[in-house]
Amino acid sequence: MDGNILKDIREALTRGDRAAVAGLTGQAFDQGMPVKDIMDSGLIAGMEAIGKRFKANEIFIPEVLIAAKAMHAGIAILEPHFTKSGIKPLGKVLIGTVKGDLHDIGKNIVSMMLRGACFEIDDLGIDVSPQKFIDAAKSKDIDIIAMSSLLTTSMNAMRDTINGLGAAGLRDKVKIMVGGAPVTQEFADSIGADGFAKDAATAVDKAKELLKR
Ligand code: B12
Repeated sequence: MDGNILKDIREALTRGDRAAVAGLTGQAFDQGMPVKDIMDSGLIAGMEAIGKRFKANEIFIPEVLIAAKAMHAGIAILEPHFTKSGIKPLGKVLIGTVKGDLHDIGKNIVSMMLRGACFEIDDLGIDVSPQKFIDAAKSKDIDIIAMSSLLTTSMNAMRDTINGLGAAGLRDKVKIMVGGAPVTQEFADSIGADGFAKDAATAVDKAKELLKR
């Protein structure tokens, strides 16, 4: 198996070359490389490199968006291989990025991994207000609400959503899981969430654990 292909994926992603990312991702999969390796050491690692360059002001928002689109092109190739058809869902997850926050790359990876682990996903998208979470939880039979936040300024919307669910009498009917780069276990505990995970793979384990509680 050719480990260089992962390097090629990372480089294509940092160049924002969508077609190359999709092609190389497909090639890596066809070579029998595990999906997790392609994700972790190819697509996610490439996006992390972009994050570092963005932080260092070496690149700016347009380049980040182009790289994110290239990453999605790779994820789109892998996603069908995550989903095991014909198996009963483990549980239903309502997921979204909280109000005031437009970051969705991590949230989409968590969605994809949960879907791949046989959870049914209802994705509310980005900038999701507490009321929108509450309305969706009211009208659907939901097991877990998963909230993502990448901004220290939007993290409090998680607290508002949890409080709103309490006021609507829904808090005991759902488990709540939170995540995103600035979120910690300590913060999750302080807002009364049931679970936190630092990455998408751990999010799957956490979701399974929450269903057993
Ligand atoms: C990509 C990006 C953008 C893109 C977003 C594109 C998109 N479609 O998502 C664009 C260019 C739009 C953007 C805009 C902004 N961004 Co920005 N962005 C980033 C960047 C570079 C990468 C984020 C990312 O996608 N990481 C990769 C993913 C895979 O990681 P992740 O999101 O952390 O997700 C993983 C885990 O956290 C976890 N997880 C995530 N969600 C969930 C949910 C649950 C339930 C669970 C269990 C786990 C979980 O699992 C994921 C997979 O393993 C980061 C820098 C960085 N290095 O993080 C800045 C960063 C997040 N952005 C930042 C800022 C400030 C902004 C802007 C305000 C910039 C501006 N001045 O306009 C705007 C805000 C717009 C808004 N209102 O949201 C800051 C935030 C600082 C802070 N602490 O608040 C960062 C940290 C950059 C920095 N160092 O300054 N950004």
